[in-house]
Amino acid sequence: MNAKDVLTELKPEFPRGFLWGGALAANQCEGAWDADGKGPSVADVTRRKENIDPKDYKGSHAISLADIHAALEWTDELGPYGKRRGNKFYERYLEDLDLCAEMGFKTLRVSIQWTRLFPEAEEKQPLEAGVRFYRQLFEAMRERSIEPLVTLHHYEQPLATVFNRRGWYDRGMIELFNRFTEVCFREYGDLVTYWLTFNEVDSIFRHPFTTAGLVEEQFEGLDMEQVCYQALHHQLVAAAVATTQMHELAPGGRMGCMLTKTLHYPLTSHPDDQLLAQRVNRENHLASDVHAFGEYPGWVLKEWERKGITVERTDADAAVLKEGVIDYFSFSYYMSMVSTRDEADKEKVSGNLTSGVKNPYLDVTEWNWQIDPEGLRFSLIDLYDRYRMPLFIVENGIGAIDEFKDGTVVDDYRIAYFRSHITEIGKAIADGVDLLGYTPWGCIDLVSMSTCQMSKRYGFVYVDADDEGHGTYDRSKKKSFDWYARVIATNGANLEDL
Ligand code: BGP
Repeated sequence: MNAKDVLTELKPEFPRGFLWGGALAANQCEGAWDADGKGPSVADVTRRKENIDPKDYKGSHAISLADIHAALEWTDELGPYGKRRGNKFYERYLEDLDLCAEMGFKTLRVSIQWTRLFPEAEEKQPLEAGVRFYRQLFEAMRERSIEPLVTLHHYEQPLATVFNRRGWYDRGMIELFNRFTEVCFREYGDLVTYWLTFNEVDSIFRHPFTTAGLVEEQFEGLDMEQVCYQALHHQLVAAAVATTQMHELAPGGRMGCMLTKTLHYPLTSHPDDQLLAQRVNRENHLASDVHAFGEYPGWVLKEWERKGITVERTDADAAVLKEGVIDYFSFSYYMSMVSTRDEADKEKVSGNLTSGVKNPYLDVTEWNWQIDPEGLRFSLIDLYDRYRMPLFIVENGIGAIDEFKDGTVVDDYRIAYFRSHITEIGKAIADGVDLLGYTPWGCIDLVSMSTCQMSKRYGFVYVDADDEGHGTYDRSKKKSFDWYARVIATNGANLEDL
């Protein structure tokens, strides 16, 4: 091994046909939360909280049944339920697609809200208005030569299932979800090639409500860890069914999984730190291993045994998981973390609804997320070695407070972030990784998943709205807009400043 070759001499490269683009999620951008018959989703009752440190993700995400009822009584358009408003993509999507096309996007990641088609999930037939909206959206993308990349479950579960089913803990959710996915494949199979099942499928342990509609007080007497594993199992089976459905109903399509890739380094060379990092990295991969290999890894079965956790799984489930393995592997990447046996007295950082010991070599964002472009390269190499299938980075980016002045935002920090990450991506490709594309998160400003803030901005396009919902929602190009357009036009060859 030649250190120079690895660390300095590898030249970034991008293949022809690389899918440059951006990523959105319906619950954070569409708004129109109760329009045209749409039912409420879990996102529509999550709120920005007052008097809470916005960096306290756990605190800001805890939810009770009383919170949900209070949310349902809130009727004001303005206020803390930002995901109800999003950035008004539902009304302004054509304008947004024009902006994406102007940047040269080859693809745009969006999601289909289950509640626009099946407001409470239990209906037998989908709502015509919802079916029509997504058809128009995908057609409009195709007209602009933008390949739709479509997530089927992005933190948008029908709220009714929380009460009727206790969320994904109920096995019946598999059938309901696959009724919805069947409609998606039949209706849009001619327009969509790239599909994703569950956004950040590993996230159930971090935010059980947002990911799976689980409210702790509905499970009195049950161990929450067991509840999460059971719900995750149902999601994994439903994802495998969806994959098989897609192959039958929309042949030519490709199904991916979606993992929150959070790389853990050992803080020191002490063997304990190595073992702890290995352990937490393995846990990070649990769900995606099932998606990719069609079976649970042995370590988790032993862990369940040790902890007395029983997950009900049938023989039929095992066959379904084997049959419905994914065609490509997608993930989000925002940060790396470190593991150590000795956390006491160490400086802490936040993460994507996690927290941990600070890596002394890395800077952090305004939300205390560690910035680690080389960690992205490390992750790409690791994931490709592990799964041996095409990869797709479907989220990456920096949440920042932008200053809007003279009709634009001079977001040099965002350009610097993307330059460093794209460089490392190009090096991973030069090192043999098969990468389909790259879709930076929140390419048009939208409402934050974890904090429900509009002011935590990711986009190349600025949206005039504040956390309470005031504003015109007009779109303006940030400096990074032109920069990213040039990156795409040169297929990643020109990453210089403007
Ligand atoms: C991922 C989610 C996105 C998202 C992003 C950024 O976890 O898939 O929905 O929003 O992280 O997180 P946040 O919006 O909390 O800054």
